[in-house]
Amino acid sequence: MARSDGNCSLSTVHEWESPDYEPLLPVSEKSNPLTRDIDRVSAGSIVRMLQACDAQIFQEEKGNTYKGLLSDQVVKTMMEVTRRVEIILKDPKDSLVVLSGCGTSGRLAFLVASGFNRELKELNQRSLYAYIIAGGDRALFSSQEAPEDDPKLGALSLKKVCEGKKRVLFIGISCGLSAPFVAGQLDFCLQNHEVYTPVLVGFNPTHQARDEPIPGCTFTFRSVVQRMQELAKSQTAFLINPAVGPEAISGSSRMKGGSATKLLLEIVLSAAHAAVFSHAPITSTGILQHMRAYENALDVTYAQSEAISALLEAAGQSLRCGRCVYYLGWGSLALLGLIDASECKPTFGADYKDVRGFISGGYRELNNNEGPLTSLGPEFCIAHEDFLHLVLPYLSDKDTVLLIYTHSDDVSEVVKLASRVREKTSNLHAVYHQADGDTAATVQQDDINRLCLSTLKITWLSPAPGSLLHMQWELSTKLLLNAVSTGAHVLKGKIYQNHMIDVQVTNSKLYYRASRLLQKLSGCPQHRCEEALLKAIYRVDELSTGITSSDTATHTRTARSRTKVVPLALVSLLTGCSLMEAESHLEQQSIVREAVAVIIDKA
Ligand code: F1P
Repeated sequence: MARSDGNCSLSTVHEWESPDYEPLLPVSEKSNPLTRDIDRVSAGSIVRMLQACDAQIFQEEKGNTYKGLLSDQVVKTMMEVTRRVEIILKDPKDSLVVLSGCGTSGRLAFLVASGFNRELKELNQRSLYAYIIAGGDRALFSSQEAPEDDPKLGALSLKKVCEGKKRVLFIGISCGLSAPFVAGQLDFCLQNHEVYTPVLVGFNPTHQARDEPIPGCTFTFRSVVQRMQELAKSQTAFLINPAVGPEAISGSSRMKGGSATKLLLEIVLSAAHAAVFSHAPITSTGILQHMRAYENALDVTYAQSEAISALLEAAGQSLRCGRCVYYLGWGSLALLGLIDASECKPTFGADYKDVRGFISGGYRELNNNEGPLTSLGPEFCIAHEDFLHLVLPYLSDKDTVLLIYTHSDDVSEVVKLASRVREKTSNLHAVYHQADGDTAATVQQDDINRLCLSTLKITWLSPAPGSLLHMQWELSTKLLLNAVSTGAHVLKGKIYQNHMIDVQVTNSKLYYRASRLLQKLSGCPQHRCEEALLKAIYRVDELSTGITSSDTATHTRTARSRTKVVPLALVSLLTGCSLMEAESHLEQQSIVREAVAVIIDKA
């Protein structure tokens, strides 16, 4: 397939903001006009498109339809929440700040809570932040999409974490304002308001919150949001929900949604820490300045777009020939590698082995609630030692290995690992961050440069003070890794236009997204698309009443063990062929995008 150079005009930049643009979809599910051709352009253009999409996070004007990150209302609410955290920090007895979410949102809750607890420890304060992720700690590194649909589990896990507490600030994160798990927790807070103050973080306007009935519940996500809006007037509930524009790959909220979550939470918590420990006043100017620092991180990162494209090309090449991509990282940047890798499974229908992350120090470094999870299986073996035992012996030049670190890490350790890897593959690359003027590790870095095929150095001029600089490095690493894994899967042919056609249908949000995608690509009515989807899930040509009378939870449970559900449904919808014929068609053409494109063109 010939890949061209993509262009984006000003009209496509603002197109999604029009009320007529995909009017039935919330912003987080809309397709981004900027990336319509992402499946057909060169690696360099993919990176440029991702850059333009990420820049929308900070775009000031969002017409009259949407409020953005920098809007007065968002900044004001952030200041109010900061004051709540400040109060708790000053008098932490019997109090807790809980960050909670599903999938990427839960992983970022873990990252942020851990980072700020570490900061408290350095200040000789006891930890104040707790995290909850739907599905428990195993969901930190693996795809556990089903618990997201369980509001009772959400409420129960919140209650458990907060046992004995008299004051809790609960921050529920759901990028799409959609996860029943989080809705259950917010509802629990509203019912126990004498202890719990709820904050919702997400990236849709409130009227676009999900309104589908939740089995066994009297509320929907939207009705919970409406109750919170009422309480927001008296500052007993808070909503931080700027629009940051549609994702580059439709619905992939791990990307912009995740980045915006990370920076919003970090700004609020750092401002609260600064207020308590450095007596810095909480001001809108301070919050805006902090946002600009993150925007700068975006510019600094994408200034390296050529080198990022080369990495994306290498990773794509590995995936295309059935080989793997490995991230070997240090400190919290390694955690971002683990997070990015774990998301490839639900997002692209990938195998956990396709993209894998490893962290120096393993679980010791992570300090997660449930401790080491290695006994759960190879997917949970995440230490560098595990990489050396389980992966290194089988490594070849066709695999891509990426070292991720900063010059504040132990760079001599990086050299050692790089030498071991270099014995097996020359396809070794490094990405590292360095504060301008920091020359401490120059000699070791020269060794690494010699061992690696490419080295991407990100230098931070006039670096921000300690923790902010580190958070910029983290955001920068997240953007870079999201670009590499997304781009590599695009090059592997997992994306059609800007849709994930091979998405796993493992929870209700993904099930309805798959149904909508089938409607869009086949032009068939909803009932026919849902029929085709069910046939592909249950692998039958005729639907029994047993199947049609089952609920969505049963369908998504069954879909967990299936592959290529959506491509199969699409091929059979467009050709009218049996499932077996559709399966053999997809087998003949290993690139899903090509198989689907051929049939759509013929239809
Ligand atoms: C939560 C989430 C995503 C994941 C996938 C399924 O979304 O787990 O993080 O990538 O799309 O949903 P949200 O509740 O933050 O919108």
